[in-house]
Amino acid sequence: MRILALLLALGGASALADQIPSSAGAEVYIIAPKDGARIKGPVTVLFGLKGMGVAPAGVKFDNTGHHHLLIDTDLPADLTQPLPATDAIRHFGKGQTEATLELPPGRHTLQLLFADYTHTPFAPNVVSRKITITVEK
Ligand SMILES: [Cu+2]
Repeated sequence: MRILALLLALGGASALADQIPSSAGAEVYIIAPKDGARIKGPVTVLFGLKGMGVAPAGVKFDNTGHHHLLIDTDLPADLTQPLPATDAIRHFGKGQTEATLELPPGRHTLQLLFADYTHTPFAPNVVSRKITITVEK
């Protein structure tokens, strides 16, 4: 009877948290530009990933997901839900591993967040450090 109660409790918990577990040691990082870089013209961002693979959105393959680039924004408060697609949260659902951005002159922050085929972040989250760059006129 105690085992049945435990199974029911576990079932309830997994229904609440639909996040897919990330692979142990998975890491996402911005290869370029470097934190603090000053850049003229379009900014090419190279996405780095260790411990998991890239796949297009909508297709479920084990241990894969796609990149999301956060521009001038913090992480969404609720990372258990699918990420919205906005100017500040760009999805790379074709499996792209780089992007070229036209950013206005000034300081900008960039951060990568890796998420599953439904655009929902993994648990634990696979997120990069946030970097700051300056686009020069
Ligand atoms: Cu997405």
